[in-house]
Amino acid sequence: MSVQAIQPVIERSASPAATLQTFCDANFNAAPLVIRAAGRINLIGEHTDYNNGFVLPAAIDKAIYLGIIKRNDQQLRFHALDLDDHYTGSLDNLQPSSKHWPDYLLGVVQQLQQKGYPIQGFECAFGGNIPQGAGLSSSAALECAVLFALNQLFELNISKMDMARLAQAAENNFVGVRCGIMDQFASIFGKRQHLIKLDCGSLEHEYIPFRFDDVKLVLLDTQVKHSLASSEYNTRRAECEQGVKLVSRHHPEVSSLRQVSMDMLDTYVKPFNTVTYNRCRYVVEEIQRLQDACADLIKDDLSAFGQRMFATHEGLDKLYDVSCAELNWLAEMASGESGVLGARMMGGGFGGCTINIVQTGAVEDFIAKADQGYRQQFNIPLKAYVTSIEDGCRVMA
Ligand code: GAF
Repeated sequence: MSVQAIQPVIERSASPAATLQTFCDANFNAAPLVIRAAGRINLIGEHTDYNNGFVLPAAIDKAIYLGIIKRNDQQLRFHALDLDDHYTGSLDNLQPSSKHWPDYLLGVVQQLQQKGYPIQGFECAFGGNIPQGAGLSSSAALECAVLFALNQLFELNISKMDMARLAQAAENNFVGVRCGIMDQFASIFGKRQHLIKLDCGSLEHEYIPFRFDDVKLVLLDTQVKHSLASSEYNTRRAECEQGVKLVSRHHPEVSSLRQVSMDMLDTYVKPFNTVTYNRCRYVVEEIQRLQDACADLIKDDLSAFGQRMFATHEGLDKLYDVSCAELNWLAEMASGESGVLGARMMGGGFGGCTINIVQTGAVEDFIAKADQGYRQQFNIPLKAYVTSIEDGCRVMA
């Protein structure tokens, strides 16, 4: 559905916050509440969140900016500025949209309705600089932005912890991806220059400083997203659950891979099926690898930390089977560069970015070399982002 009489954004500013402001000034009848919700990186601990394991994410300098005003009726109006697309619907009849992008907002609205939070119609516009499909969680940032905004606008008093849970439930139940809680948690709880060591079983978390003057975090964007991504994601979850089921027949106290040892896997899962065994083995090893990597960080030993990132990539590729030729090429290339301490694919897989810890003096050459080789190999231009760790969701105005 399209909305009539929307004024075009005449001058596209380089700043998404300024673009949003221009749009709101031209189209909204009141000053909006503006929220910034960050994308995320994850240093180590991939595909562990939905297995009640640990993750080590952080919010970054790329974000979604969302402006919102109340309406006096039940209407919902959304404007996706970067897509130049609009949606109109009603609180009385929430249905998934054929456009797909409104579902991230509608899913949040549905969660609030189901929990009995009193909201009325609203109009919002959003845009940002989180590259889509790059594995930097632009969708989680959008869910968190609208939830954070509705919480403020309608004075719902939802705690940050419940917001993370509600945003995840929106994605699970309305969008249909059975994601874990890492992305939403990082977008909401992110803290400048800190990683979040999150126990996804209990949601207990601690902040670990990540302030190194001599290294940068470099994201290399493959610019591909293979279509397997969401179907295989749900399949991986099912394979992990199958492993848990096999173990729990003998150990009824076991309800997630977090509680499973390699001995258990060797005894109960290996004889059953090699694929299930490999998936579970990767997860059990990765949960331990994260603990070891955090110990490295506390000792300021980034070289040891980086080696564990390479090991994670190997596991994601060979055992968990969520990598692809483009990601493997970038990780392999990085492993041969003396200025790169660690590199691996990041996020769900089948495309998106690698994350690289690179000595500051080597960043420029590394990016140039990666770009040249990647173009030659795949005939695709590479995008590179030197990112920084920033605060999570916050009110801008
Ligand atoms: C995606 C999911 F949304 C996260 O919950 C997490 O499982 C991640 O893939 C893999 O670690 O980003």
